[in-house]
Amino acid sequence: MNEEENMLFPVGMENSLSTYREDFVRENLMSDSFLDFVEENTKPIDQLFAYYQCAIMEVETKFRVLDESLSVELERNPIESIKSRVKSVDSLLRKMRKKNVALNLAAIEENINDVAGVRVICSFPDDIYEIASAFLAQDDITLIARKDYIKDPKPSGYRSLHLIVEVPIFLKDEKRNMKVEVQFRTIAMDFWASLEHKLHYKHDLPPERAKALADELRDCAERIEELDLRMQAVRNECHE
Ligand code: 0O2
Repeated sequence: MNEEENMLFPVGMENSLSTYREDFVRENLMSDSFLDFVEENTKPIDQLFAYYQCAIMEVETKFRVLDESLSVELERNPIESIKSRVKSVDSLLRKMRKKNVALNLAAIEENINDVAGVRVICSFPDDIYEIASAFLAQDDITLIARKDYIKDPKPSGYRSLHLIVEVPIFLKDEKRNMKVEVQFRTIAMDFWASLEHKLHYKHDLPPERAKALADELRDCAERIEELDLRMQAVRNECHE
């Protein structure tokens, strides 16, 4: 086979394909009607994302208040750190595709529970349950779903307590209830989850290496659970 036959497209065809692609983008994605469509639809999307950001602010403040007030009683801060994010557009679109969600804002609000995400990193496992129950006891928080992957870990070894809640945000002329996903973990569980998350993006590993790493991580997750409980027992004794 000569070099030209070996190429995916013969030389001339490659050039004309790239010209065709550029013409398509100019005529369709850069057409006045498409740009008008983008402009018209961007504002409601930006507004919805701003509402989710407001909900994150409300929820974060609640955790900061709980941490401050409990720190006096416990003589330490039960919350190590709080990390928040509004889901990126590409991650949102992937989830909509996976869950076959209709392409409109109402469907996003109804079906995607983690557009707003708050991660509360606690020092010890029992802090997680104390903070979570104090948060849920607040009369403006509505629990939508609770998944306890600490008591019932995922097959990967993933451990965290997940709450989907609704929180009101107060706007100029209205009150709106927004969904927020709250994930509670210890520092060690968070360390594990960040590393394991990276494994999901490593698609180039041979299957036997991917399996060996997954087994190794599952084992680490069990050791982390044991370590968290041992550290908690030490803390209890120090406190006595
Ligand atoms: P990202 O990039 O973190 O946002 P849902 O998809 O939320 O409707 P599901 O799949 O039942 O329903 O949600 P689940 O099990 O409560 O998990 C949601 C989130 O928990 C994930 O978000 C991850 O952040 C985290 N998570 C769940 N399982 C694992 C795991 O095995 N390893 C790690 N590292 N994280 C996990 P996303 O949207 O998948 O991803």
